[in-house]
Formats: sequence, structure tokens, C-alpha cells
Amino acid sequence: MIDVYHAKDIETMDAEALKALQLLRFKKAVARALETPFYKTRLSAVGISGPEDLKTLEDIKRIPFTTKDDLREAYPYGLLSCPLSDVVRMHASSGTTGIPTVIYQTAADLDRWTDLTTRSLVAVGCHKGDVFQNMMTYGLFTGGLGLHYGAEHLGMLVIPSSSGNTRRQFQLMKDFGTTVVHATPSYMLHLHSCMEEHGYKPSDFALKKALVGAEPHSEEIRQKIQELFGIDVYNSYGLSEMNGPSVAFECDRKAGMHLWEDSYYMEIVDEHTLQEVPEGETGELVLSILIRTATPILRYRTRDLTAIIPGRCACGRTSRRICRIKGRTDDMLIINGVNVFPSQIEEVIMKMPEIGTNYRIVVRKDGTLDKLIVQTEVGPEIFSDDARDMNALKNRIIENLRASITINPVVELHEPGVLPVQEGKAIRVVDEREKKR
Ligand code: DLL
Repeated sequence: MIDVYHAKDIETMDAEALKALQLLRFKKAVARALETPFYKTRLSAVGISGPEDLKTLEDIKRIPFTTKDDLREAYPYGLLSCPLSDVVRMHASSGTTGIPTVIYQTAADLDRWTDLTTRSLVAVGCHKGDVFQNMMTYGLFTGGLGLHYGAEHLGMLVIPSSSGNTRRQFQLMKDFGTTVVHATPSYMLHLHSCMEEHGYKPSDFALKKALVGAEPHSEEIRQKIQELFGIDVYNSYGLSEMNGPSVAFECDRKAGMHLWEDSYYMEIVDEHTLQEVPEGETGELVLSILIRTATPILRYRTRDLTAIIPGRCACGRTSRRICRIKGRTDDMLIINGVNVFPSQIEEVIMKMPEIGTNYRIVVRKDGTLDKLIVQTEVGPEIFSDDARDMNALKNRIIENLRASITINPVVELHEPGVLPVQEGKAIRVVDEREKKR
């Protein structure tokens, strides 16, 4: 049991003090939001023209919700609340039509995020002297750079190995005595499945912990990874709109994820009525970020379904905990940690004149990783017995898709009339992984 905190005063703050801090920070966030073209219009429409219009936390409910589509409409600078010259970093995530949602951070914003990632690492018992191999992708995705700075700040030796290249991951783990890895849960399972083939066994490594997140996974998957590697596995939740990882993180009790409430204001609402649900009931998580100056985002509908776990955690932290994410209210697919909207795929293939009208997107497990299969019919004049022509077309589809969704799909071409046709609403997406989670 670890009773070490990174920011004890904040992490163990009582409920009243926390509410006062949230109100103060919310007011500042509103003041900054009013600096952006997007929120100036939104907030004025509901009669909020300054922070003084928020008297209590209840008043937050007057603020309209923000959605991913709103962020897309504000692309590229509609949500920027400071001079661009004050911005030192940007991150982006996919949007429904391929227009990304972008967030900006100042140097001070990055420091505050680092504070949260450091806090999260401490909560699971990481410390100076640990060797931290970060197998999350570095880039616009927040998984890589997100925990990187917290780990350095804590004094861990960081190996920024990024994702992929399994052979090198094993070699780094062995040669540098990696004690903590950060990866998607599916990548952890993949690592284990090819360990033997690369000539390694779990006892070759000094691994103690894995921090996993960025995609849905069950308690059973956690147990499985723990058993396969003989390590502790902790769940980490976040989204790029709210900075990235370290919105909510498990502590060593593994009894739900502490949502860092001093930095994020959380509401859980019924996805249809948009009214707050009672504590303990499942609903859509709505978040407001209280610690970022460059891109304030208020009452953001995450689309993630979860519930608040009633009661205090035995670790002493007072930030309330949320359950493992139970699903999403929209159709966003998460494929090996990468967010993909079916509409992005449709947009790409339907731009290609050779493609017929019927298509299907199938996602299934290939070993432990996710595999995306795009099945499309091609026009009768195109469908050819010449394998070379068909392969060339397939490769063009793969390339166009990769440019949009950043992952490599398997493409299957079919004769017209082969794919199933529904009488009612077309079923375009078949996610065969669901029953296995
Ligand atoms: O996935 C940030 C992240 C990186 C979190 C590394 C944790 C670790 P996005 O790419 O914007 O950001 O995707 C956010 O991924 O709305 C959830 O649907 C899903 N997600 C993230 N973490 C978890 C988790 C990052 N622990 C979207 N369990 C979110 C289930 C998760 N789903």
C-alpha cells in the first residue's frame, strides 16, 4: 500500500474546499472562454458575459454543452484564447469527418498537465529509479508525450520507444531493465503473444507495472495481462480534448479511477435527457477543463459511459472515482488505441469512382490486436479477373484510407450484390470484438 502523494494538499482536500477551488477555477475558465470567438457567441446567448455571472457551481448548468462537432467547426483557431505566440504545443485527434479536433497549450498549461501525470504515476507507486518504457505513439496523439514529461519530472528514466517494433521493445526492456511500461491493453497482449517467438520469457524482464489505457478493456483483460506478465496493471483514462492521459487514473487500490477533480469538473448525465444522474448510476461523462489557458473547453460531451463510485477510496485521496469505461454513446471505433469514425472511411471510399454503393466495416481480433477490414463492392465494369488490376485498386484504397485514418486496413473487394443488404437501416459496422471484451 502506497501512502505517498505528489500534491497531498490538493489530493486529500475536503469536499467543501474542493468545491470552492472548482468555482474559482471555473470562473477563470469562463473568463478565458469568453476570449474565444466560439464561446463568446455561445455564452452570450445564455446571458453569461463575465465570470461574475457564475455565482455557484449550479450556475454551470446554464452553459451549453460542447460536442466534438463543435470543436471541428471551431477548427483551426476558433477555440484559441491566447495569442498564438504564447502557444508551445498542439495535439489533435480525429473528428467525425476527418477534420481533427485541435487543442493548444502554453508552457504553463504543459506544466499543469505534467503535474497531473506525475501525480498519477505516484498514485500507482512509480518513483525515481524506475525505468519507464513508453510504448504509446509519440506524435499528435497524446498518449506518448502525455506521460513522458510526468515520468521525467518524477525522475524515472524514460525510454521513449513509442509504439510498434516488438522486437526492439523486448530488447530495450531486457537491456535497460524496464520496470514500468505504458501501452494500450491490446499491445500488452500482443507483446506477450510474440514473446516466445522472439526468444524471451517474462522472467527475462524486471517489469513490475503496466499502465494501460486509450481503449476500452474489461477487468478480465487486466487480470489476464497481470497473470501473463506477473505484474500489476493500472487503468488510465483520458482524451485529447481534455489534454490526454491523466484525466482519471487508478491508484494502487485498483478500485476505480480517481478523476482529478481540482483540474476537471465532472458531470454524469443521461445521454437522452442530458440531466445529471444520481451518484452510482451510469451515464455520459461530461467534462470541463479547469487548468488550461490556451484552449478552454467547457461541458464537453465525451460520449464515454461511466458511473461515479460512491464513497471514499482507502488510499486517502478525495477525488471521486469513476468506473472503467463501459462503452460509448456514438459510433467511434477504437482500433488498437486509434480513434476511427466509420464516416471517415465512407468519405474516403465513396470518393473513389471505382467503388460500388455497398460496403461494410468489420473489426475483429487478430490474435490480441484489432484488425480493421473494409469490404467494398466494386462497379461491375471494374470487377476484373485480372488479379493485378484488382490488387492495384486495393492498394490505392489502402493508401487513401491510411492517409485519412492513420492505420492500415485490410481491404476486400467484392462483386456487386455480394455483401448483405438490410431492409431497414444499413448495418455498415460489424464489431466482432464486443462480445469478447
Ligand atoms: O486515448 C488519451 C489517452 C492516451 C488515454 C493514453 C490513456 C492513455 P484520444 O485519442 O482522444 O485520447 O481518445 C479518447 O479513448 O474518449 C475513450 O473513448 C477512449 N479511452 C481512453 N482511455 C480509455 C480507458 C486518448 N482507460 C477516447 N478505457 C476516450 C476505455 C478509453 N476507453
